[in-house]
Amino acid sequence: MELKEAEFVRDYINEIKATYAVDLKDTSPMEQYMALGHLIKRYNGENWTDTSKSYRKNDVKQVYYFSIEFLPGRLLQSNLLNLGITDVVKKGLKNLGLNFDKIVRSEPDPGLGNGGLGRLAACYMDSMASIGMAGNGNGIRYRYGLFKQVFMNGYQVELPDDWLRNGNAWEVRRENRACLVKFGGHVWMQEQPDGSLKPVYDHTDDVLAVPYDTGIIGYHNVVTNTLRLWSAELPPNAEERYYSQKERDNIDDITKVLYPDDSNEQGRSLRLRQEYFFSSAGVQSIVRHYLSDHTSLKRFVQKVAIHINDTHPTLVIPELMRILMDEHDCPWDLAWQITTSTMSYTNHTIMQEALEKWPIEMFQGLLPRIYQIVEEINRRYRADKIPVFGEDIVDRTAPLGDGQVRMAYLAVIGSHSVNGVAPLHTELLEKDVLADLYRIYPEKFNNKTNGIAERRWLEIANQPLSKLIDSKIGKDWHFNPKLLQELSTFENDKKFLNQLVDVKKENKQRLADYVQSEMGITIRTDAIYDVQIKRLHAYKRQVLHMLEIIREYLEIKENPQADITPRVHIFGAKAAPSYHYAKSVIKVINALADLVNNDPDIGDKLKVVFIPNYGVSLGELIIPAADISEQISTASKEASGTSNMKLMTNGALSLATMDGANIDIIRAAGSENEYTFGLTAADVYGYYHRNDYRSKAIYDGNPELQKVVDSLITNMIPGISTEGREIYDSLLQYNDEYFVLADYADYVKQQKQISIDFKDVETWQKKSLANIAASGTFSADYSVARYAEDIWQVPYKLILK
Ligand code: Z16
Repeated sequence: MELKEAEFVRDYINEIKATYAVDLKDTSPMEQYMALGHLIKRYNGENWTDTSKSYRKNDVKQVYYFSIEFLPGRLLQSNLLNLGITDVVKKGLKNLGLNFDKIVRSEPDPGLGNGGLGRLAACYMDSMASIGMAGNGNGIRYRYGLFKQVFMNGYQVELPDDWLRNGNAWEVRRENRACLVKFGGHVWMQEQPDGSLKPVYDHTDDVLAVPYDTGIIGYHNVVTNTLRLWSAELPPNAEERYYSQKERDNIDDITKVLYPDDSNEQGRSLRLRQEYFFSSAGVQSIVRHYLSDHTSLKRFVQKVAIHINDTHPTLVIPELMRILMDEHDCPWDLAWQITTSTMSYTNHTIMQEALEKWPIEMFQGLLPRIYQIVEEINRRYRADKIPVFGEDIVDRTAPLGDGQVRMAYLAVIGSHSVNGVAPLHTELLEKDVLADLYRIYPEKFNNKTNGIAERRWLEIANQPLSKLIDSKIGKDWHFNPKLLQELSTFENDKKFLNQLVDVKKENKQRLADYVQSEMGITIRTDAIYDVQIKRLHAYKRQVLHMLEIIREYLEIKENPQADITPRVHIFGAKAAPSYHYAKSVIKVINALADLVNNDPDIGDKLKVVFIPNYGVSLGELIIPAADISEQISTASKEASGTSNMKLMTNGALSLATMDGANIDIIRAAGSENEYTFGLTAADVYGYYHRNDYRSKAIYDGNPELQKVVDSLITNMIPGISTEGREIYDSLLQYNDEYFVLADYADYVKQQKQISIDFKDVETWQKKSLANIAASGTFSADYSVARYAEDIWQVPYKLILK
């Protein structure tokens, strides 16, 4: 948008006066931020209305992306960037004597997600708007986001994330678009005058779903899409009917807090209520919107696509059936045809404990009408498929089985498309996790490799690099990130390689300053910054990284004079509060950090920093500073990974197993530019098949490994007698479920190679450049474009300048 500095300054001062009734000089950075947010939202108001109007006028097919998590990150900088007014605003604020960085940091980072899944949903929202696609997000406005993590004596402690305390500058409450969501009660069939039966729901507990909309601004294209998050409130008839405090609390609880589990489902009834709440409200508002522009449901499929991000929103399937049949008199077959043509589903994990299953009794009690519909889906599925495929496979795959509602199977059966998030993951879905359903519906399965928002993860997070790239290849890559490939023509340009080194140093300094001021640890910027940032989970194997740190520590202790390449090991990871083992790993890494960081023999050769409260904003600080990207999950377990892509585009070299999208990253950048190691997925499945993995044998055969693992129980690391033993036992007594010891030697070999290679600055920098240049293919812009073409059948305009 066009904006003159003088105009901005005038508007901003007025905004401050109108909102806070004080002079600018008496405002806090938080107030300065809020006023700026409100002003930008107002500037963009016309784009937002115009976008909705033009979708309406042209009757454009809408995509609704249902996700129980969205992790958008702070919006101020990305909105300024996408509107093209960053420089004017920065200059204006500077001339007013304000500190832009402080204002930026005053914005709360909405933690409405756990990790990759929620961040992916946010990257896709950004990309859909930026490629001019009519993409709408649908989720939950949690009053409290993912807990804030602090460490006390090395242990994780969880504090509430009161992110709405000062209000939310970007959202718009739309009470006039609220819907009623009905829980419980009972259903009976009422005979109609024509003799047909119609279900009546009685004695339900009704909850009002109120939408809060946030504009998602496209990159330099005047498009603004909508992210709609629902909040649970007392229904409007609250005055006529008495609500006990308990009933009020029950309603409040629905959208109070995000479940803090990544790749693990606990089967709680409140979680099921959350899932139905946002699924029902979302589908109701979709049908209502559609019918406000269409007289019949005939064209629904041509005008609406609903996407199910992981199984949490699967109830959109029976909910759409319910609305079509009970509210619009659709017969079953037509309703089913409309529903399955509208729905598509993405699976994000092969971990069994993450596949949602609800006890039938709980499900039926909470959602009696929805349960009837699921029963009928189940009955028809069995009736259709048993004659063709036989009873065994149908028993195994039916929506109802073992006394449970099996959400993933329901999602597959009720959708026309099922996709995995990286080629290996999709292959494993077909061969293993969903193999039976793949036999029945092979045509539904497809792959859509994940992607990231280059604009946030490179242009905003790493401005020094972004500007340097612009100076070499111009700015067209901002619209078409594959053009980053043009950078590879400069691989022998020594001056450019040196500039890249300087940029990395600047970013490392920025991170080092943060670590100094927040943690009191001094880290040198000429060390290797070896980064592992992701949720804490046994399969992601932070423990393998930890063993390497112990090995490095012992190496220096044994030979203090040796010439070693200094290293800083950087972790960021939250553990689910109920995940005991993960919390023990945090404690041990923190204890190890204390030992290493304070040992005078070690000095500044080796440092370990576990940065608390990892999230989107800290990612923006850490990722640009990384030299090494640790992507070391047990092969087959990480569906895709996306921090691997973010680190790659910022010039980190991957130290990686052949898992998830690592495989594709390695292929894109060239294996000579990464460090790969370890078992392949086929090796891992081989062990399962033969049942002959013995971690103890590996331990017995490797004296160095013994020393390293034993140090968990020898008091070398103070304060971990319980936790050290627990990890030790997981590796030896319980046979090392995630093959840490199997991969140890190969991993260490690559770590040693890294220490050697890092000293050759020019060669290292060439590898780093190869990663940056090849990273454009992992832009979420292309990912959503592939969804649009293959799954949603909606138009878009990729701006290929
Ligand atoms: C999640 O973040 C993921 C999977 C899942 O079942 C639940 C949650 Cl909360 C992650 C995968 O672990 C990761 O590999 C993938 O990159 C990400 O989803 C996005 O697809």
